[in-house]
Amino acid sequence: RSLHHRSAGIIGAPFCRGQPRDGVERGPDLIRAAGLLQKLHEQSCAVKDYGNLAFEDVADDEPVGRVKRARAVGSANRRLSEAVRAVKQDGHTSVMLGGDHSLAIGSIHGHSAAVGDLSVVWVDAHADINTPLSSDTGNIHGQPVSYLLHELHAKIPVLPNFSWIKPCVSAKDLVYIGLRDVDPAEHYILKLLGVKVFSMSEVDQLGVARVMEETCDYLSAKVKKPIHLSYDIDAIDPSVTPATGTPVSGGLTYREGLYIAEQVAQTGLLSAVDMVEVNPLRGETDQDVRSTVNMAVDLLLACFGRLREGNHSPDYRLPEP
Ligand code: 4U7
Ligand code: MN
Ligand code: MN
Ligand code: MN
Repeated sequence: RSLHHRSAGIIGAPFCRGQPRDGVERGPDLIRAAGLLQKLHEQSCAVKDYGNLAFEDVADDEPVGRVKRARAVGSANRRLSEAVRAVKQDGHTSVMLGGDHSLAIGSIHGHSAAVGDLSVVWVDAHADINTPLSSDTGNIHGQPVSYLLHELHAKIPVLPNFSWIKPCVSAKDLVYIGLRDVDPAEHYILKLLGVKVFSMSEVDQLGVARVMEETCDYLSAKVKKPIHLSYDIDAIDPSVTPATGTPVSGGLTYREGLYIAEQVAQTGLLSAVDMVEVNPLRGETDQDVRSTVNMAVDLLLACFGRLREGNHSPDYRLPEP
């Protein structure tokens, strides 16, 4: 199947309980309002919008140790996992619009339930691999990878509404790009498990072209597994995407961010995408919000084959005189 004949199955996940700041639940509607569906359609991508998930309000969601809002996060992700699984079973490339990054738990879990083993490309300023016990903030958007990795299973305590989660990713099938704010516990875990990391230092050293060449070589060295791209908008420099909850300076440029999405798309293995942490209430001006949302849309268009060199559909014919 050529890139032009892919179809996108869009799931909105207006959820913010994985972190303390209001506004990130507005991401899905904002990204749609910026024309995502029409623009995908214009580039000959079939689109099915599955709408926004409805998440139940959880009463008495008291912290469990330091972990905040575990019941709400567990329950929302269970729903999301089922939704992503259904989208994959319908034959689409899944597009999960967040919401905060705790949603990667359900998105990756559901993707794996439908297709089996997968590779994960995690593009983020942060590693999001704290365990519930290593996290200083207790915010679950800084922990999703820890619940998903087989290798960390023994380090995860029992949490309410988390018992359905089965680890489904191997450390060797995970690649990070863009890291620049990693907690000591997270750094320890990354070294212990030998996870492939291209931090902003490697982007500086190698350039984004070699980073993507090495990423794609690494992931397709043995069996070619479907790729799950989990894109945190805070991977991009805050000068481009200021409207996000935990901005960190020194990030990817617009062009580097786009190149990553283009190259993942060109593998032909992209099977699911998350676009998370767009928070309009964290922008100071309308322009801040517009710039952040536009980046999210442009990244998603690149995921579905849009190239900066230009594009045309396979059946294009020049007008006859
Ligand atoms: B995001 C942090 F301590 N590591 O655990 C934590 F710095 O999804 C940040 O990448 C997590 O935006 C950031 O809370 C989560 C913190
Ligand atoms: Mn982040
Ligand atoms: Mn993140
Ligand atoms: Mn963030």
